[in-house]
Amino acid sequence: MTDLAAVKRTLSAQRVETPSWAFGNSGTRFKVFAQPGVPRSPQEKIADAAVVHKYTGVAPTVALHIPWDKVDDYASLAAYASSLGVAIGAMNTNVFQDDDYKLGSVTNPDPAVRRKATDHLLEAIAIMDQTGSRDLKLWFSDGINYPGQDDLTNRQDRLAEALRETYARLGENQRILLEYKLFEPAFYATDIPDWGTSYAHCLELGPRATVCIDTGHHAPGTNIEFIVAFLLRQKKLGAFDFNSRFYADDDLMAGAADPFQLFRIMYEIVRGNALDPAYGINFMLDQCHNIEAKIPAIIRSVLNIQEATAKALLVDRNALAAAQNNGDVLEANGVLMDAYNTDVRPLLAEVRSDLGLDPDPVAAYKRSGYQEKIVEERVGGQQAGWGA
Ligand code: RM4
Ligand code: MN
Repeated sequence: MTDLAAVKRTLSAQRVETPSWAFGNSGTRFKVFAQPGVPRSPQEKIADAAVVHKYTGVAPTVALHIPWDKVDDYASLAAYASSLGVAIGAMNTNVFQDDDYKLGSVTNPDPAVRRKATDHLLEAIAIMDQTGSRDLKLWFSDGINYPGQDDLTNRQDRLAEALRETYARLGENQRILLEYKLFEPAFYATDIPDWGTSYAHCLELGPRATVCIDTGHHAPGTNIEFIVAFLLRQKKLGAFDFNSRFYADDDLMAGAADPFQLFRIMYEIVRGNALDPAYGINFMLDQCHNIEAKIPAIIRSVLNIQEATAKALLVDRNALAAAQNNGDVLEANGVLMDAYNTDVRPLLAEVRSDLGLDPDPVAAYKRSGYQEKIVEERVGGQQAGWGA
């Protein structure tokens, strides 16, 4: 029997981190569609993140991306965030948008380019010192397009060297989250293509380097929950970048493409007792809302994660263990599916009401008039976006 009160307590303590860039304009390599009311500054992105937290109650931190969120004074940016009831979370580095990085950043054959890229990683740690951020999230677009273009092993050596230098600069309470991605923008060989490569580099670095699983960065059909289970067992899972993919790195709303996969992932998290923020996994979103309204899409993504988590918490673990131990294949699968097929929306509505929130965050946001207000106020200036 599931202890519903305990499930509700766990759900109200759950945390999801929002990405500053999801509030800005984005698109594909074909077109970026600008939306009215989009933030023009890191402060306005943080204000939008605070609104997501206001209506969900579980998204109190927002990840920044440097240089997209560059400001003169990070301590006052952190103070501004705190005045709105949120905090600055992970720091993301950007070594993929400079002409110098055409042949790679930290794996570039040119030592001067490698120096520049590593310096950027160190600069991000200096910013973390000022914002109080714990997590340095590293994603490298590095790779090659053609067989023979560069030496695969030398590139690994260069990567390891840059990571070593970065790791050595970390403060006591800081850590590296090392992301991987199968392909794109490199089309033949990416330097960190999979969790195994990320894991091996993290092992070499030490205990404060852990793997970040971006759910969109796998080949179709990859069993992501297996990766979760394996890394949890090794104490090397540091974070998620949640989003959905149908084809490749689509960056759609978490839980939109495959809510069952999200449930299976969250079940492994619950099974590993890794949901509690004290365990140290940073559950982040990494999404782009190219054609839909951004703030309600981010709210919806948070709700989708909560629903998958609630279902995972409802799995009757004793019944499941008994069926597994008896070798009762159908019963074991049935126990899992019973939880997945439960409508948890009423339960989550109760969790929100208990927290003093509106039970329907999307409706509450729509009624609030915030969208109309930002559309009216945010005129002129340069809208945030990565351009394409
Ligand atoms: C990358 C990767 C990173 C994110 C950028 C914007 O594909 O997923 O996590 O920082 O996109
Ligand atoms: Mn990511």
